[in-house]
Amino acid sequence: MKLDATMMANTSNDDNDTSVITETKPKTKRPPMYKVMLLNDDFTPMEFVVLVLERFFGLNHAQAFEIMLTVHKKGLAVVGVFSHEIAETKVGQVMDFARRHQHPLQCTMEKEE
Ligand code: TYC
Repeated sequence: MKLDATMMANTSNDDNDTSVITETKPKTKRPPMYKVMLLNDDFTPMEFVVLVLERFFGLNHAQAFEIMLTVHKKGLAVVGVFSHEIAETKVGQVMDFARRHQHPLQCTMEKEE
């Protein structure tokens, strides 16, 4: 006997084998970046801050002077944005250098949103 569709098992297409394409985004999130900031105080000499900006942040004298003045006038300024590891290194270098010269200069880092 010839079988028709109603007699054949599992020939209809109403089970779950239809092509449902679930696209997933490849996980390529960039790592968070961190702002490194200098804080103003009343005691650290301006020239010392300029030296810090030249030595540890690769700024030329004019750029360093400008950022130092921004910190002096506004209270703080972002001096660079780095990976967590690099930011930590910069903060450590500045804090160590300031401490060795007995200046109260403060350098901090904060996650960039
Ligand atoms: N305010 C300091 C002064 O008048 C200069 C200064 C600038 C200090 C920037 C800290 O992060 C700083 N000598």
